[in-house]
Amino acid sequence: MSQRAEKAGVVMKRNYLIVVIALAIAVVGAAPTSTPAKSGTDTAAVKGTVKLEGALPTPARINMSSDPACARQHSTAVLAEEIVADKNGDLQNVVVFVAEGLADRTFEVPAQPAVIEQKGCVYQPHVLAFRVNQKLQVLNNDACTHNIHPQPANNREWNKAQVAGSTVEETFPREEVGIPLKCNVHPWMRAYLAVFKHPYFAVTGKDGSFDLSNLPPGTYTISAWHEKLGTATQKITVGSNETKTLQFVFKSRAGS
Ligand SMILES: [Cu+2]
Repeated sequence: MSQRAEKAGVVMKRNYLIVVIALAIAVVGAAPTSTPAKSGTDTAAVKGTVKLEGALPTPARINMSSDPACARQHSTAVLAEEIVADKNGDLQNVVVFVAEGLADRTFEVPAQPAVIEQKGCVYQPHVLAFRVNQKLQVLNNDACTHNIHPQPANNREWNKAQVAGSTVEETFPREEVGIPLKCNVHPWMRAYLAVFKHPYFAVTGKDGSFDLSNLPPGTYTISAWHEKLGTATQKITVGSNETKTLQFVFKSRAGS
């Protein structure tokens, strides 16, 4: 088996495990709870948190010595952002989104661009979610040349050299979650993109929370995607003017 196929097999098994865990949690103790929403709106909301259960892996230190222009921009160690969580297990950089349930509804594409920045030879943010056909602006706020190279599975791959101070603009015409973004000049640079046909998505921040508000009432499949921990999925029904809470739990494999 090729290394890639073997890796895909591992990822599939891991994803399966996470789905099983998520389902078990949904059945056993973390059934969605309901709280009344504010009156005056005819919309539903799904809110909640994403947690990492178990030991937090020690993040790797990034070695930028191959490009002093990058290294000298940092006075402290730069850590890999593969798994970022706080001491309470609040898990950052998880894309939580409506995977199913919106039927054929269509939504206007936002006029303002989604923006990702290259600064200190690191992508900011590490995970960016935006809309199909929405402009993606890639900024180079470094004094060196980068090479911006997304590697999608469902969209066209492109690859552009980007001199200091310049901006690249592109769009993605198809939905896709977890597009790796890399720089061919600096091997440590890594970000992930998620592209949606609808506006019901969020990327968890430091507190691990997400908020999918202004949903039409209905039954939805909600997914949570993490670059290393895979995808967890839960089903939920929300009524008019109702807010429901969901929790996703990913198992840490640190120390195992
Ligand atoms: Cu670069």
